[in-house]
Amino acid sequence: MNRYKKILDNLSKATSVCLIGHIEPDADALCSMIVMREFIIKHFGIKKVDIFAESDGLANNYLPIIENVKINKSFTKYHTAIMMDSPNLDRVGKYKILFDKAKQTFVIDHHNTNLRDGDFNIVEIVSSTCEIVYKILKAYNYKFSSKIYGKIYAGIITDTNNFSVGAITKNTFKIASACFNYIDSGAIYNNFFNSNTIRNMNLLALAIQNIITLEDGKIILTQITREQARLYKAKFDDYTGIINRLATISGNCLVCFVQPKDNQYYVSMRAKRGYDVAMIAKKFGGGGHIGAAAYLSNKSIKEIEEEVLKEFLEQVHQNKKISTKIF
Ligand SMILES: [Mn+2]
Repeated sequence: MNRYKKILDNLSKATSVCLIGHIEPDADALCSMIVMREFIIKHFGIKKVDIFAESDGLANNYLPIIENVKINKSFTKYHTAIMMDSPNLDRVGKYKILFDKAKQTFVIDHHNTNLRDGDFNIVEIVSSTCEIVYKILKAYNYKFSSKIYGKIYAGIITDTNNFSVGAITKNTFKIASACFNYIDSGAIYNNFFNSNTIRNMNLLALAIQNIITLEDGKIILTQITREQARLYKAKFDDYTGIINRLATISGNCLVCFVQPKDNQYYVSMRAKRGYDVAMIAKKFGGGGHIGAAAYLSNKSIKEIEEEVLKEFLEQVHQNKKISTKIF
């Protein structure tokens, strides 16, 4: 029997299901949950399947993913909980309680820092949670609509920064290729990559002005202070993409961007091949992938940058001989 079916056939026992994504869900989290919700309703005939993800307010370009599905219904107990696109229970914030109260729990995720918190865990180090969801639906011979293909593709391109980072394999391209005939790939790309707001660009400008480079530009550190954030009335999604833009600066190996998040700071990091920021994020209570990871901190910006810099310097000093060959 197919390994996905062996695990997920347990869903037939469920009377209600909640899908829980990480705090400030990204396109992969939202797309994978929306697709999974439809699949569970239609395949298993379960009527109550709801989606939860703690957020400051979702960016406008995420609204086409959700359509008219209600997110975060005020319902407190579900028979079954599925945590998706989240490496551990801390990453789902206040909705952790739904997972704790459920009779059976599942985890579907692609982060290599995943703690396998579920009774059943489908954890694969692949491009995106959407890639796993695609394989699950295929295992059940589920009939794909063009909307499902589009959402799977959106999850893949956003989590891989358009096929450039993350655990991309031949299979990632195969799945993207299977989606291709049913989607408008240009429109999906535009919706997620060419959708910066003026406030977003202003914050990027500020982050660029605040840059400090070390080790001949191999290390880049920058931040937006609480004062600056207040001045620009910045919400969490206004920072979207800034770290990826910083990572485009030529010659960098490790990038760190610190931004205010409620009373804490959100620390995002990016690493080029041969470097590892997942390890650093994990050390400070966060998670992610080798090339892209993040954590939340109660420390000051100065303390955060000191702790990150120490780790960055260690990696730069160890990694003198990384091949720069591209062909
Ligand atoms: Mn993801």
